[in-house]
Amino acid sequence: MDRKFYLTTPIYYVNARPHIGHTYTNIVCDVIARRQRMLGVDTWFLTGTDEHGLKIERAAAARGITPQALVNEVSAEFRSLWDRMGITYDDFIRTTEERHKRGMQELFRLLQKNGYIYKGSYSGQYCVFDELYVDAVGPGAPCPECGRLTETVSEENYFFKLSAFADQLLHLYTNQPDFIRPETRRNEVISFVRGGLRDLSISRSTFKWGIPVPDDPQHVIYVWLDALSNYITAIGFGSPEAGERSNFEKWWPVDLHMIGKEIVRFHCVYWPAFLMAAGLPLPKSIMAHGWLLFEESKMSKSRGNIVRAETILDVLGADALRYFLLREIVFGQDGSFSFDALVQRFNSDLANDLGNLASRTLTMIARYFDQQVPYPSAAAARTPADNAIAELAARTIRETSALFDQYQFSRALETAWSLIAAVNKYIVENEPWNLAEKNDESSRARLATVLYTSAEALRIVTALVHPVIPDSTARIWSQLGLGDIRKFRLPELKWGQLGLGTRIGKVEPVFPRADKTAVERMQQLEEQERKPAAEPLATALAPAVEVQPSIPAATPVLDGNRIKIDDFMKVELRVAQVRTAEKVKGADKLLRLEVDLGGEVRQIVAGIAKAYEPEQLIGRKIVIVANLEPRKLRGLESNGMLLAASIGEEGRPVLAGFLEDVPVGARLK
Ligand code: ME8
Repeated sequence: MDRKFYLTTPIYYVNARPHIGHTYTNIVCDVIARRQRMLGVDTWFLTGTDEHGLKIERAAAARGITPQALVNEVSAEFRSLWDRMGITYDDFIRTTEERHKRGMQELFRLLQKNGYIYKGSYSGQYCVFDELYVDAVGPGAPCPECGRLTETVSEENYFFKLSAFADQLLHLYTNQPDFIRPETRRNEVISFVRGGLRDLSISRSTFKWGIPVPDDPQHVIYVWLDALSNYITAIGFGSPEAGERSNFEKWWPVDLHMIGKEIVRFHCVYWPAFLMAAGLPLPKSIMAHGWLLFEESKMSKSRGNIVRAETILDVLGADALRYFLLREIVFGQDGSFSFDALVQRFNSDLANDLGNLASRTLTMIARYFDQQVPYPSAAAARTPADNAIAELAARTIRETSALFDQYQFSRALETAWSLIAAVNKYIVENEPWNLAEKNDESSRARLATVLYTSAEALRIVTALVHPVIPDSTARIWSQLGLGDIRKFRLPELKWGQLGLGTRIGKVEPVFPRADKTAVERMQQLEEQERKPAAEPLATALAPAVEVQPSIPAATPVLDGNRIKIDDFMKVELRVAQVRTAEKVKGADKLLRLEVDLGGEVRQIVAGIAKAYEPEQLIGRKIVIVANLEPRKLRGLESNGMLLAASIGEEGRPVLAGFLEDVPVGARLK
């Protein structure tokens, strides 16, 4: 058996704050890490933040702060959320840390030394949102991954000879079937690689926020090469310290990279190719989970449909969220989140099933046996019902363990809960409270056996589900008088270990039932969070807004009303780039934009909120009427008007743009 286990989460971009999508990945990894530790395996669990690249640079510009200030702030938020959630990471890597920069540059040098890097020029499209070079599409095309508009990039770059690795990669996917899981993702990757691989641009020279290419600081290293290498730099790759280098020897290759399904290509194609080129061992396994959906689409900041983990922590606690996500979502597939479903699961499975089992078993031991685990009758005197619980518990240990090992969390929990249900039924059928009323010896012996059996089953289920709901199980464990659950090792778990006469701890309810207001309270907390922190007075007092009227698409072009060129030239049309975009409170059609005209930044309020998410617009080049008199919309001054086609009966706005790259501030005539 392999006695070490190194596992990683993706490192998260710090352009936006964490939500329960990110939390999902970290919870899953935390469950795996805790279980490995309980199995006695030496475990290393890495998470962190991805802090370079154009997306971050622009997010900082949009907030008017330096990239370093932005990354410090948001990275700290991720970290403190993981601490509050009880995520037991062993290390948290930030790509702006010196240890990472040093190791990253070392990897770059190694790729260069091995002859897999050359200088060339890239001219093509780039998706800033995905930080992805988009091959084989023309200027102005949308990104095939996310649908956002790509930008034209034309610059001298360093290239990585990705094309040289197609055969080796296909060989890897065939010979190591567990390299990519689940199967659907593996098939996608195989067909992507079979479609042919082109060399990959791995540097940018038109912005600065990245790690400089060694000996050529005009270039910064492509953010995905930078980010992927965190998995080795964090454990000491490229470190001058012998101790850290031996750490790398100890932990690499990684046992499991856990990722979301949208970043499979980077992890399963680019990453192993970089490692092959560097002559380093390959990951043992990459697992891609599905998406957490909210209101039917992928939860993401740009869609504005996020739920924050903090809200759930405040109202129900971390275990409620952990249990819900692992029980409700079939691991690997997409799954929906809703507050109603969360509260329902919490009340039925945790407060009712497990909570009741724990509190009634422990309360009866306290009351009827003076807080000491009673002695069950000798085997011969036990009933088939007593034996059935013992047998079911033994089977549950085997089945749950196998399901956890296959990352079938939902089924593992379902199996554990079947034992809980069976014990609750057993208690009801054996009526220990009635046995306690009778004072004869045989009733007393029955009572002891029923309570021992229930407590022993409770102990077993508590140990099995501890990695999923660590706080509450730790409390049940200590109420059972067993001390610190983290010291318990799962391979030892078997029926009959609960010490006779063990003094149980103080009995307290572990899951107080969530009342009817829990859903409302969580929704309110989320609502408050979506509101801007401070609202300008003028906005609050402004009259209802009128949005630029739209002309129906079918309106014929007017003929009799022609204007002179001089009239047209009075209109100053200019190219502007969106720096900031946000919804205007209380006006569901309006966005407030700050646009850069090349030397001047202006505020524009535009009626396009139904067609565009604010984040989607950041960095986009648009056309504005620059010499329009300022006017006020919802109390906000709008200094110009943007141009958009008006489509369909509802006049859906579609922004004007360019197929080629154009400088900011250029005039249209
Ligand atoms: O992609 N459902 O960072 P990122 C499930 N920096 N998981 C979700 C999710 C959702 N709705 N939303 C986010 C990046 N995730 C890169 C990674 S790794 C070398 C670099 C989780 O901030 C999921 O794990 O966009 C997904 O892969 C990850 O967050 C993306 O985080």
